[in-house]
Amino acid sequence: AEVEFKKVPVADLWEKLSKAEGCKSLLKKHLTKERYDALKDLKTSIGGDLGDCIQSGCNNLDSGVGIYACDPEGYDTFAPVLDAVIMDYHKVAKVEHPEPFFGDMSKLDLGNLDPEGNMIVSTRVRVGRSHAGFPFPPSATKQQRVDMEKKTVAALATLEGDLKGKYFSLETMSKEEEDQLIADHFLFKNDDRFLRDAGGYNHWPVGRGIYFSNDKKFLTWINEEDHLRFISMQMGGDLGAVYKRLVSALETLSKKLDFAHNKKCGFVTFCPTNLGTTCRASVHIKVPKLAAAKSTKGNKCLLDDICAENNLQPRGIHGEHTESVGGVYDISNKRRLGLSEYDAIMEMKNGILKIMAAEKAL
Ligand code: ADP
Ligand code: CIR
Repeated sequence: AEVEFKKVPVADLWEKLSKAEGCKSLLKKHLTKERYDALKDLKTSIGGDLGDCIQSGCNNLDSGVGIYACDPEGYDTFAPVLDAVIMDYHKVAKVEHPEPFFGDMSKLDLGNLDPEGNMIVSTRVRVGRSHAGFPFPPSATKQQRVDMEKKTVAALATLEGDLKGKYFSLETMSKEEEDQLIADHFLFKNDDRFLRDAGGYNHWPVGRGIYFSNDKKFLTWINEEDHLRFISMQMGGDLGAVYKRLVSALETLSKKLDFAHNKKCGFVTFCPTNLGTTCRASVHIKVPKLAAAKSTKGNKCLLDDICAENNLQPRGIHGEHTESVGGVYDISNKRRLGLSEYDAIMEMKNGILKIMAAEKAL
């Protein structure tokens, strides 16, 4: 069934947020009364408004962030609140982003983070991209979703060698096949209430699908949260191989597709946490001892302390807002804007090595 985005009047959203005492989201922290009053009646040129940006965070007061950009122009129109959230999340003093820099591939030595294969189950690096000239989920039409899907599938068909593969549309996939791909950590689902309330599932499953390379190590998600998510993943801890595969795919695809990009935001994404490099490098890692050890800083456990100190983010094993199973966590770099792709990967690598040492020491 199609899930439609029912707009709640912005005054009702504000009423709920301003009264929510226990709410710890970045939206709650940075949408002050002054900012709300200044922004509540503004619109972008395609009609995006503050309500589109904050409905998810107001309906879901347990959000960590709570705000999306209604459309790419929203990053300018609603900059007073979005910039504050961006600076807080990415730990930067100004919203600006350097030119892309993936590192010198001939010298790159990221290596295998867990050569013995004891702790790291799998490694994944993803980036998000938006097609220039297309709106974000709350205002995308069915036709625009289909147009984006077509463009992307045509570009993916030009990939060669190990990246060569096939596209599977969610509109024609069987339920069994879909569930299996989700369980195996390949495919996205449509049960995230945060994304649903941001308009992310409008017209579902129209225009949605997944591309796989024949070895299933390079994937592309079409029209999930972002227009595009390019993903490289494999079992074990070989971060070097995973990263190189992604960079090589991006090199080809950047010549075929026009990605939205600017000096302020870097690569433009729907969620402000993904701006800039859009890069999330993660491992599924066994850290039962750190997860059971007490925090010294008021967090849930020692693992959370070490993650916070190293700009890492722990997630459950079925993605954001899910739980750990058997002491296995998804741990990734948290910052994406204001640093290069190479630096984001190095931040993840160095942090994961510290986590592994801390787990072994317990
Ligand atoms: P993202 O923000 O990167 O799109 P999510 O948190 O929604 O990610 O997770 C998307 C999917 O990717 C989930 O099924 C999750 O389990 C899977 N995933 C993330 N990191 C890894 C990893 N290192 N190994 C295997 N699967 C992973
Ligand atoms: C939230 O606010 O919790 C959701 N809208 C998800 C935000 C993205 N999360 C993140 O930390 N990268």
